Amino acid sequence: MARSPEESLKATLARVAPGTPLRDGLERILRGRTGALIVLGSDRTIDSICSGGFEIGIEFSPTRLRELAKMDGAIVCDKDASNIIKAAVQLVPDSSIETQESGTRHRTAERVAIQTGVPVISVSQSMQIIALYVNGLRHVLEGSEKVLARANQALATLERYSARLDQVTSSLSALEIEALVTVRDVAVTLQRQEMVRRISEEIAQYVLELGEDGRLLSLQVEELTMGRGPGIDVIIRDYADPDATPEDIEASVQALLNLGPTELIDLSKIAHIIGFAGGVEQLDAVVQPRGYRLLSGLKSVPKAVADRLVDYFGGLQNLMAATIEDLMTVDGIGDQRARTVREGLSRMAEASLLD
Ligand code: 3AT
Ligand code: 3AT
Ligand code: MN
Repeated sequence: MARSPEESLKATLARVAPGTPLRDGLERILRGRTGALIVLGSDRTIDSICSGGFEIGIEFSPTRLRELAKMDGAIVCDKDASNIIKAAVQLVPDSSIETQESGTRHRTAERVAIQTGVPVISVSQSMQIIALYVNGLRHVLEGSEKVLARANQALATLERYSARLDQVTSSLSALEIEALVTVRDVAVTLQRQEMVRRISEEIAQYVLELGEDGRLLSLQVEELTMGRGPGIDVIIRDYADPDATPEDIEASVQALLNLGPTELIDLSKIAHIIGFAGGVEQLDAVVQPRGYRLLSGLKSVPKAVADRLVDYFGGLQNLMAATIEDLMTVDGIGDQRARTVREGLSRMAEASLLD
């Protein structure tokens, strides 16, 4: 399973979230001021760096973890912390692995995580903090009040971003129908989509980290992101080069996802990604959509049928001009569906005139 370090960190955050027995055990250790070094996984690479200690092989419980942490050395649990495998173990990771930490416990934690890919938790006796080490990443667990404060700030940002996204999206729809879209309008919509996606992702991590303390937050996020239209890939498909393959589209999506925070502000960068490499001057160029995004708003038109419609008519303007008979020449469009498409497009045109 090739997971990125960030994904592994998320999985580990979920495992130690408030409400889990593991978190309960860690909090007990923190209160008991003994400190601990806990390895979350027991495989051959872990065995090969374990020295001494003893086999325990009992079911996990918070109190057992806390008691075993009173001893010197590390505790080895299985991957999902359902069993405690060993305790009082000395870990002997490769000492040539670079570590930023000081203190033998934390240096060991970082090295073991890097060497084995298995998550390691350290509870510091002297600093009273719980830290996760996952591959090369380190994450300090904070109390729920602190995480919630940051999450609520992010939520307020999401609210503002969502309102702005709704604005630029409906403006794009109106311009598409009137054939007045410029590269700038497309780039702004993509930019706003991506900003909403990023802040939502940040909040999703807080929700994970908060466990049972994050239920209200997750309901609020759900409400804010409900009923969102199609993603950035559909917009890119609407305006991509006619020869672009699905792989090209995917590459553009990835490039947008990978833009740095300051690059995302730059609309000509976004335009470049979707194939308009003409810099700032090209932002005012008028472009025509194929119509994938607006067609996806018609619930009774499956994606495959929408694809055929676009293939046949070549763009949104021709689709808007098509009669029911024209529409019926397309494979998979019978009398009934031709009518719903025709009515749907007309409704959109009227709505945009009313704006
Ligand atoms: P801490 O959380 O470490 O303060 P604990 O409840 O985990 O306490 P310990 O096993 O560390 O308890 O034991 C601490 C001392 O308490 C050891 C012993 O002198 C006394 N103690 C514990 N159980 C009994 C008992 N049943 N009878 C008499 N003394 C006891
Ligand atoms: P604190 O912040 O003081 O908790 P530290 O990094 O200063 O941690 P210490 O050198 O004080 O670490 O060691 C504290 C305990 O950590 C001692 C031992 O129980 C555990 N420990 C340290 N290195 C290892 C290791 N290689 N394997 C198992 N346990 C270890
Ligand atoms: Mn120390």
